[in-house]
Amino acid sequence: MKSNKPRWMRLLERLTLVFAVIAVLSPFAALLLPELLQRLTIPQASDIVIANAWVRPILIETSSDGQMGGMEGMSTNNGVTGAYMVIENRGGTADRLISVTSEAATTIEMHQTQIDEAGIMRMRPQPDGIEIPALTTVEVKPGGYHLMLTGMTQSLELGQSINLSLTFASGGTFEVSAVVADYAPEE
Ligand SMILES: [Cu+2]
Repeated sequence: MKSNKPRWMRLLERLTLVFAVIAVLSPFAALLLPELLQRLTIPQASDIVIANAWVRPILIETSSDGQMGGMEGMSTNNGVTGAYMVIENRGGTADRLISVTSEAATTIEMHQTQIDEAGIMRMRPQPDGIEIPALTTVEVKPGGYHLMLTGMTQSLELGQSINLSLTFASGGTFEVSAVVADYAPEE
C-alpha cells in the first residue's frame, strides 16, 4: 500500500512511535535499573544469613578489690568463652567476617582450632577474619572456627542471650542474638 504522505511526515510518525514506546517503558526502567545495577556491583548485605548463634556460659565475679575474676570452683575457663553460629553466603561473591563486638566482652577474636603435626589441638588466631565463600555455608562451631570472647563484662548464664555485632568486608553489619547454652540450639 503506497502512502501519499510526504517523506517527512512518515519520518515524524515513526519518531512519534519510537518515543511513545520509550515513554511507556521508562517507568519500568526507572524501577528496575537501580535494582539491577546494585546486583551487578557490590554484594548485598542480604546475601549473608546468620543462624543458630550461641555462646557458652561463663561465671564472672567481682572481688572486693574490684578485679574481675573467675568464681571459685566454677567452670570459668580463665575468663574466656566461645561463641558459635552458622553463616550462609547466598551471594555469588565471597565475603569475609572481619570484626565481632559485644557489650558482654571487651575483646572478641576469631580463631580456628586445628590439629598440628604432633596431633595436638591448637587455636590459631584469624587476624584476617573468616572467609565466607560464595554460595557456601560456614559453620562456626567447636573444633573449627570460633569466636573467642575475653575480658567479660558480665556472667553468661544458661538461657540468657547476648547481642553480637558482626561486620563483613562487604560492608554489611548484623546484630545477632546469641543464646547462652552448652550445646548448639536445634535448627
Ligand atoms: Cu580460641
